[in-house]
Amino acid sequence: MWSLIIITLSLATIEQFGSEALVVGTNCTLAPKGNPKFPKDFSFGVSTSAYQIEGAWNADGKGLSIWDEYTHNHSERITDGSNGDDAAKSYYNFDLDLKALKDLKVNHYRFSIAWTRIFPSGETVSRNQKGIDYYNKVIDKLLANGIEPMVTMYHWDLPVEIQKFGGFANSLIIQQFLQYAEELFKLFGDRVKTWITFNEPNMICKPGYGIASSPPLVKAPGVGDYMCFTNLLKAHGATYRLYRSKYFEKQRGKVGITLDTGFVFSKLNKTDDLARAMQYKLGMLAHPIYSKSGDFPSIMLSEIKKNSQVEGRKQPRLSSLGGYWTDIIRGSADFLGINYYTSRYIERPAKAIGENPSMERDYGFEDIFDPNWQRAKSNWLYCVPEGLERLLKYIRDEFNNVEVKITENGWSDGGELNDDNSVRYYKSHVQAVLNAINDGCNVSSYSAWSLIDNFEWNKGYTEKFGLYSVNMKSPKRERTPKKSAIYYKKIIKSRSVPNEDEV
Ligand code: PNW
Repeated sequence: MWSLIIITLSLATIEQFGSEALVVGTNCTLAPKGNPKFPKDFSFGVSTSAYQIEGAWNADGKGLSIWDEYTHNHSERITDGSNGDDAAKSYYNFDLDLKALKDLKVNHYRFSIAWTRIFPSGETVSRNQKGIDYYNKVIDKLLANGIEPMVTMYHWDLPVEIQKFGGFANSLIIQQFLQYAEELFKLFGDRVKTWITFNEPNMICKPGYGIASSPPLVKAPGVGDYMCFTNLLKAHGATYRLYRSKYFEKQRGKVGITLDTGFVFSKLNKTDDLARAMQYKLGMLAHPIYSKSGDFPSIMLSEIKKNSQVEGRKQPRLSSLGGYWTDIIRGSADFLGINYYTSRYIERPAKAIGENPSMERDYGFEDIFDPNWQRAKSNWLYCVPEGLERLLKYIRDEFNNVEVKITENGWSDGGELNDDNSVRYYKSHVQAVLNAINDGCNVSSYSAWSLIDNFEWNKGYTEKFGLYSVNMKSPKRERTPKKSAIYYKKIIKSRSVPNEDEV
């Protein structure tokens, strides 16, 4: 009996991770497989986020977010000492963005709402009509031009007034976020049919409440980050339940969450290690929402419990969500948003790595890149298109072929208009999505990151992800299409993967 279970288990993992000792990502290309055309209803679009493009940080009654405060108080932490005070000035120049969107002929546009622009103190009593007017204008103009709005409720810019209570380290955030989300449904839900509660919980919780490399700079590795994940999942689940019980009948939209993950490979082809690594990378947040059983992956709960005991703790640093919350969170999404940028090989290090305690220590693997992989301007971003194809198949098998929306995928450089590497990256990654669809994966949309060059967080304006270059020296912030914009336009028009020499 046991051997049968073990054999079927390892057959399943071999299917997901491949049996060959893999060499991947070496020339940033990917061979096409199957139908060369995307399905008719597949949606192509681009993504941005409020703090990274809007500017107008204190205009028309907007409140302060933790990114306003952080960049103002800690300019030394930003590579070029810059901030998002003005950025691409999309708050004033939305028409320039709209022109680019129309020029690309996108099917949808993913943008985020700045919580503090419409509720300056975070509380819904602090309603700011001018902020609401701005998003009404954006939504209405998109729809008037046949572009579907896809709205992220939270892309890292927490109101400072909410952080005063502890932000995601306090379970109060569940109610605070729920009230904010409900107002968004009331204000915009008649026209917005795709909602993303949170963008990249990993990047909210690890840098914000674990290693303290981003606001709110809480340093509590292996403790604060897990608290943040737990509260964030509850806020997400509660928001989904509210939508379904009170708004869905009238508004008929979909609510999901966006998770960021790479895929993992092993030079030694250790499939059990790969399966374990994916539980830590994606399972931690996806398993509670998308699996049949719900809650955090049992391997994480048991390993972290054991580690916590060794540290002399009475309580594990990561606990089960409990029956009540497990039920609320399980199944609390109509789709899975995925931000995919890159992948890694994993190795078991000779000695334990990372601070004790920390998520890094709990995870236990070393994530390494292949020096042959092509690297972007960002030092963490390598071109590994196989990773995206594999990841989509992994999700298909692991989470009952849930609908997936690729909510971000893109490449950084220094801002050159002839961005050939970007073109190559988009070609191979859009191919990865098409291959996955041809293999039965339920992927319904793809969003390139990003429409325009923008404020790249701690890297300021030194790493450019835009399809359109933004003239940061000009008060008007004119947008100019790069080669990648012209190429992406061809993708959208042909609904296939054209040759790069066509641009
Ligand atoms: C995403 N990593 O962040 C964010 O959603 C965007 O706001 C951001 O501009 C974009 O990707 C490019 O960085 C990530 O280190 C940042 O693996 C870093 C990583 C992943 C995602």
